[in-house]
Amino acid sequence: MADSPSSETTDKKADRYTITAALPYTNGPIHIGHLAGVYVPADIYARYLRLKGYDVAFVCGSDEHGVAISMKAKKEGVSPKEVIDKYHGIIKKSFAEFGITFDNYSRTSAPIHHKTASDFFKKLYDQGDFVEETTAQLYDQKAHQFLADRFVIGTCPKCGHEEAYGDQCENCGSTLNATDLINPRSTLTGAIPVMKETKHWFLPLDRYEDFLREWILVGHKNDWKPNVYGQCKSWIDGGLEARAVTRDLDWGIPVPVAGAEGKVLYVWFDAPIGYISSTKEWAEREGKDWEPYWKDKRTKLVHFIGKDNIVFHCIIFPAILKAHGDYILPDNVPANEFLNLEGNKLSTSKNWAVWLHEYLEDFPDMQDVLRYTLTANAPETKDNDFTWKDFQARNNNELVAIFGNFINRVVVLTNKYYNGVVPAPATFSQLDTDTLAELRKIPATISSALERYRFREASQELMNLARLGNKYLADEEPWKAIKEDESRVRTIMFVALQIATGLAILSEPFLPFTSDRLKKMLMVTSTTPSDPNGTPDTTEASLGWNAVSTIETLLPSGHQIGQAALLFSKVEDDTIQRQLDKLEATKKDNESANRTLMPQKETITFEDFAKLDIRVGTILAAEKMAKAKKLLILKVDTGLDTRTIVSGIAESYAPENIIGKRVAVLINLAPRDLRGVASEGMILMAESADGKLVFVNPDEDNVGNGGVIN
Ligand code: B3M
Ligand code: ZN
Repeated sequence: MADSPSSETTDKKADRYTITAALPYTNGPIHIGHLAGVYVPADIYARYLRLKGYDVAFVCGSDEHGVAISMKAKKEGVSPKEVIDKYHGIIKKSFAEFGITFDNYSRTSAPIHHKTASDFFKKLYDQGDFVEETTAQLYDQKAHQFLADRFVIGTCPKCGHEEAYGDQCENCGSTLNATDLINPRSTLTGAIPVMKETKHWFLPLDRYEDFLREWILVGHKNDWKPNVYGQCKSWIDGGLEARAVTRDLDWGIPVPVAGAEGKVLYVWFDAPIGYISSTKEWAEREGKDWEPYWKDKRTKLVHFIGKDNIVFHCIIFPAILKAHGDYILPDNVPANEFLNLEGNKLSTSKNWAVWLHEYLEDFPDMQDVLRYTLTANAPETKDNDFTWKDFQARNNNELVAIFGNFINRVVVLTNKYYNGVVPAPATFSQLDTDTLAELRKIPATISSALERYRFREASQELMNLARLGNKYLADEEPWKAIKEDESRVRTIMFVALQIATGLAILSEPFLPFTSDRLKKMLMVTSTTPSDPNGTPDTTEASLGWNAVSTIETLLPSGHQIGQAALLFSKVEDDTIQRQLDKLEATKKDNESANRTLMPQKETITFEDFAKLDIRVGTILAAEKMAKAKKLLILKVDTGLDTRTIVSGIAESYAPENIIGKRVAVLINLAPRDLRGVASEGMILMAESADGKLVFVNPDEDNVGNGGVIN
């Protein structure tokens, strides 16, 4: 049986792990915020446990119901089915190419899920766990549609966020009833909703308060992350209200009871049950029994999610599981905070994101660089920022300069001095012994971090192993020693090769593609223990996690390794600049898309227009006006004369850059005194999408100064 995780996190041995990752909505692709918050840590954890020899079910799937899908369909002018099929395909493919090793990636539109979720609802309904109630709900008379979830926005009663949804406030994470919103308005038509009666089934969460207090506030006070525990505590202390688990929508799982025509299960009732459906689907395919993964008390259930999903995974879903009766509850829910991008919030709707499928196109074979950067900078305890500069630094300064450099030296020198055969060591110095002892301690250090869900820390401990190897070689300088003491070099290279093999094994959860390349270079094969329920296989052919701390020699002398190949390549400035330019273009698109245009002014007559005398002019001189942030004093050749014009363009143009500029000038504007300077006219300017002023510029050369613009 695999050894149990370190005791500081749990006193319970686990027979198996069920690991879930939040089901992504199929209303858009996956971006780096999803990866950093949920999928990379979940995959690291699953890979690690498999390497430890545990039996793991790592499940996920597409979340295909809910208003988010219907809204995307309306926006794209297609059916919800077309939306989910498009994005389910993109998401599933990009996860696979990024090395996220789900044992199963399902989808909630699958029949197995519809049946599982319907049966779940029916059982709770038959047990009387729901309260059936007719209440007044928000209704859009223009759209002839009840307004739930994202169909309505308004001010959050808890935190004042002005764009809270009907079921949840993304700002403070609170779950809401749509009728809780202040100043609600329909996202379908903008209409102010009216109240209309409708019947729904409610989960009386208050009935579960004692259970939740005991299970979370007592039972998980010490092992759940403070950000998760804190949110749960504030909800429980704030008083748990009944939550509707059905909706008046045409897209979703029909409510499986009489009198529920036109109603579907609330997406947050059905989606978490999607984890169970996905496990069932997997077990059926693998010829396994799914029930131990969700009902055996010796199974550890861990949900990986973002902070906006805490209430659903820690309060609502556990209450549903508890009500059902024979399910285990999550052992931990290590929710991450949010990742921002270049200082701004990631946003699907504003296309302010680094999309996974685009990253994979722009950076082929560099999955691990992104995995490493997102892990090293993960928003584990507070929101964090992804910058392309940091991506470049992590790659160039750590992966290339430390990890890659060490491995390259070891493999090149072993081939150069010993034709790629691991040399037999001579006597070990104290440094050799200490270095090998350090190597053997690293697995426990990384394990301790991983089992407390501290992935940033774990990734740095892995990088410390590469640092250990790099320093050892730099200090021992085998390329010099080879001239005087060949036996010393045999020992140095033997020690370095043990560290390289340790990196090949321990890097797999974090850098799976690199680990695979390195194993091939060292010619060690699979490191996943052959018997998931047994002790990791410790032969040379398959080295599990524990081997690095338990086996005296990971790579025995006489073993043949392969040729060197670079594991990482430098990321150059122009590569980063291209990404930054892409984001800049997105920002401009958003500004022009989102700008609020001045409404048209009152109509004038042609005679009014004819009074304007607008000429072509040229700026002859320009200077900043003292103590006036926005004003430039210009000398303008109007064709009729040269005159002074004060223009409010100092924040858009440097004086020296506009000398000789051809401009449109209104010359018959009555002179005005601006801070003691007589200004005789107006340069015509237009406001760009990002709020800058730009010249309305008659740049045709054949229109000389004085030419009338009309
Ligand atoms: N579809 C993701 C989100 O809220 C949501 C997770 C469901 S996990 C059961 O963005
Ligand atoms: Zn709020």
